[in-house]
Amino acid sequence: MSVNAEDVLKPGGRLVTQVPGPKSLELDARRKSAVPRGVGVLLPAYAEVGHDGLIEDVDGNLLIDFASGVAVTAVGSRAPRVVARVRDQLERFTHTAFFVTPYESYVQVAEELAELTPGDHEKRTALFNSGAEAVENAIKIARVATGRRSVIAFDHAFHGRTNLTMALTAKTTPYKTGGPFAGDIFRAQMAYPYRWATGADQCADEAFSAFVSLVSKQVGVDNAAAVILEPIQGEGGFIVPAPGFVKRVAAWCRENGVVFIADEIQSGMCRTGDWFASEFEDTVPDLVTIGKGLAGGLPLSAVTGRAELMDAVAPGGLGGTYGGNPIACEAALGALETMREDDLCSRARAVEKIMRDRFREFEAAYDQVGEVRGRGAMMALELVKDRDTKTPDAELTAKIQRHCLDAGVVVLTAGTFDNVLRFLPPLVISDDHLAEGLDIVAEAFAKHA
Ligand code: PLZ
Repeated sequence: MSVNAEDVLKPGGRLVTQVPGPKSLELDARRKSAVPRGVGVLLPAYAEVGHDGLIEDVDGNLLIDFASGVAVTAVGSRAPRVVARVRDQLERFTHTAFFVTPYESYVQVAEELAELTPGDHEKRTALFNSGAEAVENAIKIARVATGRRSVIAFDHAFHGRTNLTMALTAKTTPYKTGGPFAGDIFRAQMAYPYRWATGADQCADEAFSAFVSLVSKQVGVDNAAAVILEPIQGEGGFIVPAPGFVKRVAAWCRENGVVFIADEIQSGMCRTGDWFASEFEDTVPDLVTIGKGLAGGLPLSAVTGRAELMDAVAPGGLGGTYGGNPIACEAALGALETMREDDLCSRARAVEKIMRDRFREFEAAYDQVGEVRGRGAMMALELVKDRDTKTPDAELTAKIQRHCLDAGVVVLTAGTFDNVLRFLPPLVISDDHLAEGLDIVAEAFAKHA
């Protein structure tokens, strides 16, 4: 059942039932007795068909997608080049295990990521299944390569939900349940300009000094294997570090033999208007973790980095049954081709402009909009009770999100204080659907702010 979204999208016709509709509600009753509540569901409207920036649900409603399955379907949820390659691969073989019987697509993904990631040094790439698995392996590589043990992560960081990555992730509820967590993880202050006590102007300098002091006084430089940082923080609330901070941390790492890992799982793959967000900071990471947008919706992640670090782990030391699955690799080749051919980095910048213009209007109209921030198709609004106190307004954030969800617009929240509305539309969303979704966000502000 495939419906052309353009035909269905007549005024007043995007939604044909309440959201979620009766069929979705029936499925959701089954979910509750089959799936644990820990696997939360934001909007129980069950997906039937994807149409670029829209998701058609089982009741025939067309939801405007401002989430992309958390920054995954950048090229859309059934990009033609991805579908064609996946189909073809399915006809040939589904799996061999690359370390048992290799295949070309894995090598080609590795070659392409070496080209696309920042820096022209010699690189290697290992492929995995999830973002968390890539992060785990990046840390392992850094520890083996340096012979050191400690890792420094930042406030508001999100790196995953496995045991080691839970330790790296900053926020407890809902992510960090079921410790004890891995040791030798230290937390540095993030250069978060909006909430820096002495003001945004001091932020980069003071945060950098605090970072150096933490590593020298509490970690010990000789123990420090790696620093891991999201060049734009994702779940933490799309915090864009104060200009210069990321670059200085990376340079300090280089001078001190510490591996600098950029976690670009959310910010990479054209999302922020360039292939990787590190590029805006003029930073060349030693290792980059990549996931989400990489394979057009199929599970694939990567660690790409300096050859001498990546090759430190002995043969057999990096792997996993499914890592670099051939169908996922073909999907990645299709997604990469789409991003290149359709210039989705430029598209991300165009999406930014459309979103930013609307968000500026909200900022002018409502005192509760504390900050508009982000880059490319990764934009956020931090909501506060008022601009003087900057007290986080989680209630208003939840109300606006609820309003959008009820109107069939899938909007995510984020942030340590649950007060950030974040917008991650597929890069292929049309201007019209983007505008229609933003109109509903505007309606939500008018009603609740
Ligand atoms: N690093 C920067 O954003 C995943 C998680 C959603 P996985 N972020 C979305 C949720 O509630 O679990 C993420 C990320 C960054 C690592 C990860 C982890 O990637 O593919 O979810 O393991």
